[in-house]
Amino acid sequence: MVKDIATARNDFPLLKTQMNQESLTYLDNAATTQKPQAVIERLVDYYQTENVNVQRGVYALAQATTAKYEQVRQQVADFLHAQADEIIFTRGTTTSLNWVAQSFAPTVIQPGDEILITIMEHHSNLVPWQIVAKKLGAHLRYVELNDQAELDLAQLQANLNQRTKIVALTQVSNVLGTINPIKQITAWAHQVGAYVVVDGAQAAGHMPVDVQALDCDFYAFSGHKVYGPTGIGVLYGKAALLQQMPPVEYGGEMINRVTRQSTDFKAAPAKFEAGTMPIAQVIGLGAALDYLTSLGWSQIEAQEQHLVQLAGSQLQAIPGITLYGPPLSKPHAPVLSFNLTGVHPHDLATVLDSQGVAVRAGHHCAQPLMAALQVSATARASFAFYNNDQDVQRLITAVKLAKEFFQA
Ligand code: 7TS
Repeated sequence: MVKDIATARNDFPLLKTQMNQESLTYLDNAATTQKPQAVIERLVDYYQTENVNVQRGVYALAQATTAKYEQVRQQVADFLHAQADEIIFTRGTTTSLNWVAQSFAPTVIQPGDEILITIMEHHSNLVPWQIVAKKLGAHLRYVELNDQAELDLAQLQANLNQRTKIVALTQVSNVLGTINPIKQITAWAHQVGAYVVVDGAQAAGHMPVDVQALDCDFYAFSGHKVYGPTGIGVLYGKAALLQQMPPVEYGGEMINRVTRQSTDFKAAPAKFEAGTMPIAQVIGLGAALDYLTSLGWSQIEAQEQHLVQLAGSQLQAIPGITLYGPPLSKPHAPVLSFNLTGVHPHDLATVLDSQGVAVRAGHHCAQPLMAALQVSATARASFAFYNNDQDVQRLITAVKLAKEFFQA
């Protein structure tokens, strides 16, 4: 049965708390999402009734919890339209992307080859490529923005050539809200034999993801941005590529046989999951995906689109406000970055905080993008399906108050 999104807010206990004696308007969902009671209870239940180590015990409880852990792998595979053996559990998007850069990239890159990324990448999908490019003697190239804060696709195509071995890009910008046409870009990249690595941190949780339709080679996301626990993330990789990619960490439960001088590793995904994994977090991620499924994408997307249009149009109407990102008439994820002329975004965010409105201000771990936009920082309101019209009104009222206060 589909759950009604209008009452979903009640499922999130943290949203009932106060901040600065005001009820909380939480608009920092791009940083992390709040957790529904069902996820919190699942974690408590796990520790109360199921807590054992997985993949090793022969006793009944160990077998049962191992089965549940593996069921979540299947659930994640279904969520992404992948196969279970293509899903690796990691610490989060950052770890997933670092592993592809550190372990997969050296299997395909020769000195003089090229890695293509974009100017809108989060540092997590930028710094690892800088480091690996330097190490392997490869060139790091960037795709810039067009005047609508979208990727310049003509420039992207012009940058693809026989030396391009990896194209790594975000599906959704955590600053601009731009949604990139991954399927089209993957098709172009594959024509020159390049592999495509997608940072899905801001996409998974806000829109359906189908890695087969996208045809990307790797896809990364974080549990804590899809209403699940921290400390758990996912790396999807096409089965053949995961076999080709060496393990990153070595230790328990990822081996078939160890002798004094050599080790034979298990097949993927086991060879990537060395040591005791964040088992409770995996189970909690399963509960979060169940929760998302109970709402359904059409309700989630409709509510988030409603919020971004409402907030975006009202922000734009305030004199002195600059919005960074695609026009609201274009595909736009529920992320709005803005500045008020003459006011530092940290000061703006401080006034918003005094009114109970939580937004992020800063460079959003995207300093090259800030440089390209010729700003040092922005304020950013990012929405989830549990936000409502009142949250938007409180944001707008607080921004107007800040404008008055700073006489901007
Ligand atoms: N990629 C993108 C596009 C992101 O937005 C983030 C986190 C990451 C990668 C890293 O995810 P992590 O879970 O490994 O930390 N973005 C943000 C943000 O915008 N504000 O706080 C974290």
